[in-house]
Amino acid sequence: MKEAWWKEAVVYQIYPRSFMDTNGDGVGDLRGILEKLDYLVELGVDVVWLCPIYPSPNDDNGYDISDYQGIMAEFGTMEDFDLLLSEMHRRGLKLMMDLVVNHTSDEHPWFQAALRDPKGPYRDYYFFRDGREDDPPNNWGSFFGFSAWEREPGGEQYYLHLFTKKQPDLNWENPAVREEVCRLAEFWAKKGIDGFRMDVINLISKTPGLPDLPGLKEGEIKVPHLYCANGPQVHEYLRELNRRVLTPYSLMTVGEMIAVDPQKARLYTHEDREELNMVFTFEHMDLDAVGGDKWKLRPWRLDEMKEVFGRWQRELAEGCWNSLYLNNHDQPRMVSRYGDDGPYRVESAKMLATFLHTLQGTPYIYQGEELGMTNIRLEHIEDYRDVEILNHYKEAVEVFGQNPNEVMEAIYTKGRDNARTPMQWSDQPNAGFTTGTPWLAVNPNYTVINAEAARKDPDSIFHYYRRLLALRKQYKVMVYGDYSPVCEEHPAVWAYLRRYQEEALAIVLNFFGTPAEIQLPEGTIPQESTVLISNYKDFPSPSDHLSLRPYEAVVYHFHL
Ligand code: TEU
Ligand code: CA
Repeated sequence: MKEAWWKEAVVYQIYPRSFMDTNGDGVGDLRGILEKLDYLVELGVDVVWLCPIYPSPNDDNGYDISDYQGIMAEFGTMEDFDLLLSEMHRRGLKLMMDLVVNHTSDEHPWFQAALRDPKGPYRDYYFFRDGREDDPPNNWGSFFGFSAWEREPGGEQYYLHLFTKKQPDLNWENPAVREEVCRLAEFWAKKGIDGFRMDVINLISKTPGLPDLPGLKEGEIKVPHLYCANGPQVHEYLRELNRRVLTPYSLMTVGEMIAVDPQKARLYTHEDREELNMVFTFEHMDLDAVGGDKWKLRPWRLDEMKEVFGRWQRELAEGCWNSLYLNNHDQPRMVSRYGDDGPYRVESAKMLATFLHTLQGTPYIYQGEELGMTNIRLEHIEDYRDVEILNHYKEAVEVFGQNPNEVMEAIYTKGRDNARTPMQWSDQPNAGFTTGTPWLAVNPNYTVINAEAARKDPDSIFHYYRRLLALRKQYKVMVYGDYSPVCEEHPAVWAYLRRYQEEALAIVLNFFGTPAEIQLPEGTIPQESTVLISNYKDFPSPSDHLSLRPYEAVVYHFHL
């Protein structure tokens, strides 16, 4: 096992729009992040990943970029950015920027030039194709509903957009596009940033010819994973970027990847291949969806979670590395989804944290997770801001005639705005996030769930995270240890061992709100073990037979 700083790091993800507003316009800003750096230091994280902060029409909140080398006016200025970066470095924090280069905004000068001059050099930066009669060029659907093709304004052709129609896909087959991407990545690298989180980066190589998906009915459309993910040139493109920018500037990288399994992930992350450090998989995120359709709800199952995590832990153990996350700006709140956001909110949030931070890989904390922030239910569809939610509602209700109440239920369970409500800093109005009107509703539970209260309470989720992060610094086995499940078929408890050099951990987690018993093989947890952390005031002493309370989590440590 090769040791590396980014394997030992814990990353904190900031959604700048919702983090902290300092000028009362209801939108978070860079000065707000600056104000809260000491909070992050207190928590003990090492790296901050900033969701996009570049100029953007905000059709998809910054994931539609109109200038890759500037700062969104709402968020501040380049001076603010430079100050933020140097203040982060002064505190020993590293910065990871979001690199969104599968697509640009339709307001990006490249796309504007492509529209203006169909014969000019920018046309081939994108995918423009003729339609078929009155239909789009093929049967591909966008990730956000409706066709992936839009007729160009005032022109004859269609352009491809795997996300919203304001996010035209870049054509990476064009060497000029790859050149631009290297240049803009290098612009930030030269400023001294420490890494990139790469948005949907395995979609950059499309199957040549953009063929129709097979087996669809006349007029039917579908997201074309088969022809847009892990395409023929993707590794070549990533290696080029790695050789020219990532390695020369020693950047930490994580690629967000739709439709990857561990075998594919090995090709992206193996240390000898010089592509990326790790990927964000969706496999565990798909376990409460029917057929990969996030809006078709089904309950997640512990046995399936164990199977997915176990497989990733095992398959990436040699020469590769995992990322570990249970929520982000695209996913509902972890405690609402996998724990209990009612009576056992605190216990279950701590249990899930114990889980993430005791697996092999680099853990990612999404803002507010360390407070146990929960999902939200807003009464009217108009109260929502996320383009994915709004498009889905429109398509589901208007095109497919689904029952609006059922559609809202799915939005309450899975919608991305669950994660995007403003950070809850205090019990002051608007949770201390803004003195103005927040761009998205604040969760009314801020009076109880907020950072100020959590910092004062030694038993809070916040302080539990601090302890977990401190333990990772102290015990290498927590970072590098292998993963071996114990009693994998247990219906309620997730138990596993980690071993590294002379040390071992035994982790036992009750994933449900009812007591559970587990009989471990003899000697699994030796008598002389000590407890590193647990989420109740007392804990079961080392034994092969454990009785666990609801959502109880215990980490035992012993020497081999
Ligand atoms: O997400 C990619 C992605 O797959 C998600 O859109 C996902 O399908 C969906 O959110 C699940 O609900 C990235 C960004 O993280 C996301 O915020 C962007 O909207 C998207 O790419 C387009 O840039
Ligand atoms: Ca602001």
